[in-house]
Amino acid sequence: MMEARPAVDDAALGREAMAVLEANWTGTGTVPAPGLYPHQWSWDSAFVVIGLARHWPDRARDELLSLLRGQWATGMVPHIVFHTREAYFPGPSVWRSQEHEAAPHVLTSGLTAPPLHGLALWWLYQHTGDEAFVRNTYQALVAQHDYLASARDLGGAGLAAIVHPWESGMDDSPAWDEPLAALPVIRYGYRHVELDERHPDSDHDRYVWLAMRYRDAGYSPGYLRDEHPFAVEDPMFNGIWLASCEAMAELAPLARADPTPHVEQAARIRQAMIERLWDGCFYARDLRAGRLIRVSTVGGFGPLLDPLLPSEHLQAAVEILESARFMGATGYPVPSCEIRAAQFDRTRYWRGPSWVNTNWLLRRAAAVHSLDHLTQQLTNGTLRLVRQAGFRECFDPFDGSGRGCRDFSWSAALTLDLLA
Ligand code: 9WN
Repeated sequence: MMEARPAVDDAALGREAMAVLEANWTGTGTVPAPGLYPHQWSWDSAFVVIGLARHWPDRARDELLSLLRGQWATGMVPHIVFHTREAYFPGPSVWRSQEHEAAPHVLTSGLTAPPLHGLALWWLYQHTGDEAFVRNTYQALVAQHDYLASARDLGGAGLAAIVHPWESGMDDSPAWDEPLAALPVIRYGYRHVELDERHPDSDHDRYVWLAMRYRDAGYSPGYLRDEHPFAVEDPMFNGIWLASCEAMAELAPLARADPTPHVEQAARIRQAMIERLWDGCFYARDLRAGRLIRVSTVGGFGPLLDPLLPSEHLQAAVEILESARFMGATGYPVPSCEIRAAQFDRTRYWRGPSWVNTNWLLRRAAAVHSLDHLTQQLTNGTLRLVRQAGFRECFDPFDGSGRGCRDFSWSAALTLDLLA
């Protein structure tokens, strides 16, 4: 049921968003939400940087620096940085980052997340003109990209593979069902809060098993290449990486660096996405099974972030996005899975609900391609969601009611950007 909320005007909505971000600041970073996610998450932080770029640039800078304190000497930016003592599962005792020579002093997870940070830095620069900050952080992001190109190109074609569903940021997306089903059935009985909205126990146990296998192999790239049973080329992860490569190419002169490697990297990713992930729309590729995972999710629109995506792919993908498979059928943008898929579930997390961050990314993609009507639709639809239901974690795409936790940082931060 739609929750009743008094009508809020733009100014009040903006104030509410700032208050959420202020409350979620721990003194060292912004937590995605109090209680449920009490540490700093990588792509959440990048969205916070983007949202605060115009409104609170000092805080945006601190947010990025704080996250980068968790970067490993390998260049890997971990998906969680544990700055606080609050319990979370899987926490530091599962990841044991302190036992790894490449890990920093601050405790972190051993997985990575969508590399949105180059785009976030570019966004911050656009709104602040702060060249010194670009110079300070540029090399860290070069190292992040080098890590992906060297340790994660498991398919050998120029794309980065995710080695765990958590690395996608879209944890229980139906795109991971097939590769997860190929893993042994695990029954640890680990429990996490509100599992019903996330993953059935058996899936969650597989997630933990997969993470611990990687940990027990010393987070080794050789193990990932030769043995790790989950390796997927995801169009959203790689579309975000491509957008960050393009952002880094534009920032390079400010850091007195050569843009060419970033331009070349972007071209490699573009070509590989088209050759390996496209078949009428973009799908994820299961490297272990050697085939595309043919379920259409919001992740399939990640490559639209590329301004140089050939127009035939752009047009075909936008047609699908606007059709009754996605936005055309729901009252609110953008369901996380196509609604005609057997796996679609409007109540379950990344299996149907709409998310502010993916809406924002698609709005960015629409703007990059000057698709003004789509840009406006995504802006208005997203603002309608948060106006009506508040800064929830995700939303029912049909009636707009809020799901998951409240006071969710990226929902607040990106609202600030949408209001601007
Ligand atoms: C696991 C923090 C994170 C987001 C992800 C979202 C969810 C965690 C979970 O929360 O993932 O990392 O417990 O399911 O899927 O996108 O970064 O907000």
